[in-house]
Amino acid sequence: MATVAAILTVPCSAGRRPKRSSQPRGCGSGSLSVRASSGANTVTLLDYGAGNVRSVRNAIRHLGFGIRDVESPEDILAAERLVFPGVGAFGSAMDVLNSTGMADALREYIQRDRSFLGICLGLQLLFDSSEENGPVSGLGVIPGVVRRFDSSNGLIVPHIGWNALQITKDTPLLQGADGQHVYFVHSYHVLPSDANRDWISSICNYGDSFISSISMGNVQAVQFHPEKSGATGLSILKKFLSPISSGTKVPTRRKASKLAKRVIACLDVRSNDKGDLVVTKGDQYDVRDHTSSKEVRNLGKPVDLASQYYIDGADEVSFLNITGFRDFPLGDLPMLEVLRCASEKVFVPLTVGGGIRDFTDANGRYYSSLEVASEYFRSGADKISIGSDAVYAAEAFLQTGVKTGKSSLEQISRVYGNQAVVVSIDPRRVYVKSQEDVPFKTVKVSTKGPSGEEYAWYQCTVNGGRDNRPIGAYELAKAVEELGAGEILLNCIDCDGQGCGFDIDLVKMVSDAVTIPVIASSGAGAVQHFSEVFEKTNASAALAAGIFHRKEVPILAVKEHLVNAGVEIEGFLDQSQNSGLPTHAYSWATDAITITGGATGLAVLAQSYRAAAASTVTGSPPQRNAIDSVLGQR
Ligand code: 1PR
Repeated sequence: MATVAAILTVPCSAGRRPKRSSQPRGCGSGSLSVRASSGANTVTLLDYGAGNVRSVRNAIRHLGFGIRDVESPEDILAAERLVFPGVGAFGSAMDVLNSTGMADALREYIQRDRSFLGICLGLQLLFDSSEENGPVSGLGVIPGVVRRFDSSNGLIVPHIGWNALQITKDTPLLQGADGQHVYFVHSYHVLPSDANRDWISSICNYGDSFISSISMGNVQAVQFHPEKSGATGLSILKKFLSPISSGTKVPTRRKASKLAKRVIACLDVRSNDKGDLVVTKGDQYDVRDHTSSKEVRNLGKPVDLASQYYIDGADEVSFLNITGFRDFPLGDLPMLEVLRCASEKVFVPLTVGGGIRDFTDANGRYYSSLEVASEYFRSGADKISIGSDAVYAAEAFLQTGVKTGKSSLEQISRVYGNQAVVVSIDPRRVYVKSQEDVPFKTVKVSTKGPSGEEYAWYQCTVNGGRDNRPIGAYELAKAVEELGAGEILLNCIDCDGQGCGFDIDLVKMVSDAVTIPVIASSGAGAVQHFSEVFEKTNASAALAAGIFHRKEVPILAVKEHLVNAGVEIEGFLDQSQNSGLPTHAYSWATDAITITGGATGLAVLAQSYRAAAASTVTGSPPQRNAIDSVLGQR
């Protein structure tokens, strides 16, 4: 197999020096010196402080490894295994790497063919340059230019969600991952070319085929997030952390796959009257019981439910701090603690929203919305969601036509990237007789209004639906896309908690209007509602709360229904490839069962796919019992 040193014909820093390169600290003109190496169960992490790498830390620790942080270029060269989870924008990352001397150390480390895993931006930085706020020079290890996905033909950008890997090169890291869905979140990508072909280990389809991973000798990098790709991702990470040499067979090519639709579990969180932080659930946003006590409904503990939903197969988990508009989230420390604990157990993306705005506390201390968001990211959020404050920002933008750059939305997306910023919209349907009755975009409704109205517009609200605003959901969605939102969480107050299905008219109107992903929310009551919203609209994801909290419909049943309806989703291969068996069950049929889920979810899984003929079962005793009891019925 070719090695990095052999491929790198250009000396590591010659001829490719980025704009602001500097000498590594503590090193002379020659090679960097090497410090003592780290232990066998320790991995070195390059976190240059540009964003949240908590998820990567959590995943590494979850797999039983300790972490040693890079503090100087010498630490890079001393590493036995180096993980580089690039975060933030390409240009600012290169600025930091150059000014600290880490760029040269990285080039040297890679040229020595040392064990390396780059993640997301950590892959992109290996290439020659990027168009992101550029052109900006990269590390120049691999030929190629990082370019933005082209949304001019309607492609939804950022590319957020679960997409299937097509393995092009036999590599131990991705063994068994061919055709598996992994989680991506990025707006920039690199295309395969003759010049970089030798490096590519997998590609993925989104508009074009782009490079989803590279591998050369001991140097690996992935565009996706293994730390957020559930069991598949953890297994990839584990193969890097404890490589086992094995004679791998050349993987068989599978049919190209589309981006999977996502199923998201949402937890509305607030303090109940006793002061405990609970998951609650409203009917049209009213979360109090309709009894004389009028207590806040308590559907469970936030961390327990989030962990369970991860095990049950949720593609993402969202926390909405629903009283954040009146309680200051940084004063609400239990919420941050919930996030910290959940991020240690949930290895799919975590979104948190509520209360992201500027705030002055009782002592006169001013906190910017960026500080609030940063605290959420530090505590384990992968994305933050803005509600009320985004409405005010959109109204101001539509009035003046000027982007001030000062709104919470603009500031947070500038620092963390728009893929990390969701805008949550809380609209209420307002029926009108004619399209001319209001200056907002209307839709011809599928079911007429109470007085026979044929049209409706969707009025945005703030403060948890309490106050109406003079802006429609359509206008808001388009404005926040302009201001830097990476995704829209589209609720509907009329449908919330009703179980009668998503508001298809609303979801279609908004998802046709923007080129960022739209999450359909509110109203799911049966599995058919999920297939309906994906068949009739351009929604990228569907979110539900009540049916999951009340255990009326398991997440797996939703996924099973979707795959049978021909909708591509994570965890299941394309029907044409394996008769619609979930990937877990598929590997049971041919191989041993390795159990990573909890007993409940697995029991449902096994029940659905009893035909799978497993030879070996490994897992904890309760997991084995759950499987045995079901498989025993065959
Ligand atoms: O305005 O930035 O502080 O954000 C507040 C956030 O809290 C917003 O995202 C807003 O949607 C949310 N929120 C505020 N009040 C409520 C409430 O319910 N009283 N929850 C609330 C919104 C709606 C969905 C719900 C779906 C699915 N909850 O997220 O989970 O409707 O429910 P279903 O499947 O049971 O129908 P800011």
